[in-house]
Amino acid sequence: MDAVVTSRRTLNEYTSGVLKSDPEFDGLEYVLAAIADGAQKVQAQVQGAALAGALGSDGQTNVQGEVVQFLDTYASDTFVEVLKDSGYVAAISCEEIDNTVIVGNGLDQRFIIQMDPLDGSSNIDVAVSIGSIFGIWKRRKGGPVTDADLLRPGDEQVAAVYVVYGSSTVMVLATEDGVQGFTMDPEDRDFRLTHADIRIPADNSVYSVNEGNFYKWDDATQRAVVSLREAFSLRYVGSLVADFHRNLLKGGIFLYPGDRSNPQGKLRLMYEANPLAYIAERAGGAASSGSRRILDIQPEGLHQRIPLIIGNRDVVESTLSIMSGVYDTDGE
Ligand code: P6P
Repeated sequence: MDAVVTSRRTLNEYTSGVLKSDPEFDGLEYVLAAIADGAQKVQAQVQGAALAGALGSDGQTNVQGEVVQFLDTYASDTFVEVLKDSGYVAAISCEEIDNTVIVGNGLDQRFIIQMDPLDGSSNIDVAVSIGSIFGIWKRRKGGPVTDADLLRPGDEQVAAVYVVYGSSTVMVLATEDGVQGFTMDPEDRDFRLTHADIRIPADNSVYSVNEGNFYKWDDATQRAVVSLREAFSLRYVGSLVADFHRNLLKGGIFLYPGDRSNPQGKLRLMYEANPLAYIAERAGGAASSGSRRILDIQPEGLHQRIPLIIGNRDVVESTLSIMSGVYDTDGE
């Protein structure tokens, strides 16, 4: 076992081998190492939260009006700190923070981070998997960070990352080099390459949606979900990163559609849909709002919501055709 584990490449070995060779990504390996460092800290805190009395809410509400869990604040503070310390980040936008954290505009501070530091945190109290999600863009130009640096289509990301804290802790990284999965080694807590060149399987097996919302959807969405019911098994954790990670590895489609009370759905474009759409497309999948390719959407606000249909490309396309949205998976 030890021989196998230590022979696997670490995240740093992978990034310094792959990213270093392209000046376009100079410094990105330090941002990714910072995310891994933050994930190690968050994982330890999440695992021990019940014992430390750190479950539940700290009584605050975030910019979304959502009750903030202790661990949301811990994760947000932790990732902001390690990303600032990396020396390569110009600004950080975050679900838990009203305004963007402007770090600086030094020559090396060339990356913009949009993150959901702890998604699904209400599941921690019941020991269900949760996750952290990061979209990474390069600054367009020097000088102070402006909205033009922040409100960028997802297609302009240079990398996207999520970490799933589950029966194992896995960091999934997508760049133009493809999608790689790194599992935290419980011995030395380093992340080691365990899932090389991830591709979403062609044979789809599950669909993931909150069927409890069925009667709030429009007719087209109901028709599409009935069609999925007839073809696949339902798997729905209620934690976005857990549902996405299973579908990425095993094949599946995830939907969080708009409904009559939330026409734009529940999920966020900048730090949930965009990073996962970037990962899905680089794994051969597709991601749509129901009418538009997610990565084509020009954002209007940092915290804007967007309906999300994501996963196996063929199933996404057939679902969208039933929803009668004209969808072009190549973004043409
Ligand atoms: P619902 C968790 O609160 C979250 O933001 C995502 O992780 C998850 O996919 C979604 O909400 C679940 O929402 O309405 O089905 O409980």
